Amino acid sequence: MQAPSFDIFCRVVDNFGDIGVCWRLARRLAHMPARHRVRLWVDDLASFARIQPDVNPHAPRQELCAVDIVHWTSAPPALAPHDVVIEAFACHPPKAFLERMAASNSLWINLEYLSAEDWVESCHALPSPQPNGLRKAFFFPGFTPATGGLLREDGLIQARDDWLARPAQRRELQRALGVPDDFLARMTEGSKQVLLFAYPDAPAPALIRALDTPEAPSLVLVPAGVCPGLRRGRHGNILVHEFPFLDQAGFDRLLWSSDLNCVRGEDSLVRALWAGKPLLWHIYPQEDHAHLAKLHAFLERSPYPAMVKRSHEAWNQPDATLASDALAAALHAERFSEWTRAGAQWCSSLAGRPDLASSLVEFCKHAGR
Ligand code: TRH
Repeated sequence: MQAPSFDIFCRVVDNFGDIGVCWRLARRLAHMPARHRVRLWVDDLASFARIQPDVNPHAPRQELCAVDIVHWTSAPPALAPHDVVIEAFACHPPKAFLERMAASNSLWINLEYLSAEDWVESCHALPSPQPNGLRKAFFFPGFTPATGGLLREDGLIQARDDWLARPAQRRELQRALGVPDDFLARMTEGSKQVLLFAYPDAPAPALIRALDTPEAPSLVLVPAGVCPGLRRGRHGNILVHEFPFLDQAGFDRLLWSSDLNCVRGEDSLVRALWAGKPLLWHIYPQEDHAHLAKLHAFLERSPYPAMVKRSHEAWNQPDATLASDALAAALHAERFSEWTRAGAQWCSSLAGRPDLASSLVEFCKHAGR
């Protein structure tokens, strides 16, 4: 298979992570030097439009960024499958499509959720024989060379550095988000800009308490509707400011320009890793606390100092007092510098590995036709 073409099936379960990952993967494949043909099937165009505002939520089919986008309804169009069909997060492509895949001998990939746990290495790329002869395999993103890697576009780190080399752009972005000029004028060297993207039960008031120091005002930027229990406006020396959702490129720039990125789910975590700044992960909660094992595995792989690991644990439980103490300690100047260095170092070592889309294309080529 020279330059395989791809179908990607995406079912939006909740939130924005499913479409967030699929949309990045679709664009990445379409813009690789081989310019793969990519068709993205999405069942919820309204959620898609929140992170890509030029998506028309009413169009049965549209092309954006060189990707053919199909609204995946209960009566999908009978299109011929591409060489490779990616089912994101076990979302079950339509039965009739699977039947056509058997006829076209397409390769079926189940793209799994990201986890830093050890077992991922032994399950990555495992075949899953199908009764009708279809070739199917599991593809796991991950943090080690024995996994599928992390989604990253060519030139991403350079684009970030070029953007950061022009500090005026940070101020323009703050203004575009509607942060009042008088607050911006009061921000000094010691002020922090914090992005707060977390699930509703994050102990957000603890973060505000830990950030609030008399020396310098800090800015906490909250996407619309996120952490609804946290009052917007002034809290002592902190301004909690809500902004409307950005597109993914704008979201990346916000991560690059913030001093601390509180992120959640899967896609914003990976993008915060590429920002190379201190990050605090609020992991997507699962039944029986399965997410805590994932969180620990992530922390084990990280080069974070012990206090940062403790802050992650405290951030992922509801007790605000515990979280305030841990966060206050981690935000202390010396510890924060260590956190900053660790974030930059982890980013460079991860960015030295092949990205997920390149690994996926290689895998498909070797899986043959
Ligand atoms: O939205 P999420 O909570 O999605 C979650 C997770 O992916 C979780 O693993 C999954 O099981 C669950 O959905 C169903 O968090 P995540 O993964 O960080 O996705 C957010 C996406 O939204 C990401 O692609 C970035 C994008 N985004 C923007 O483009 N602009 C914005 O302004 C914001 C706040 C987010």
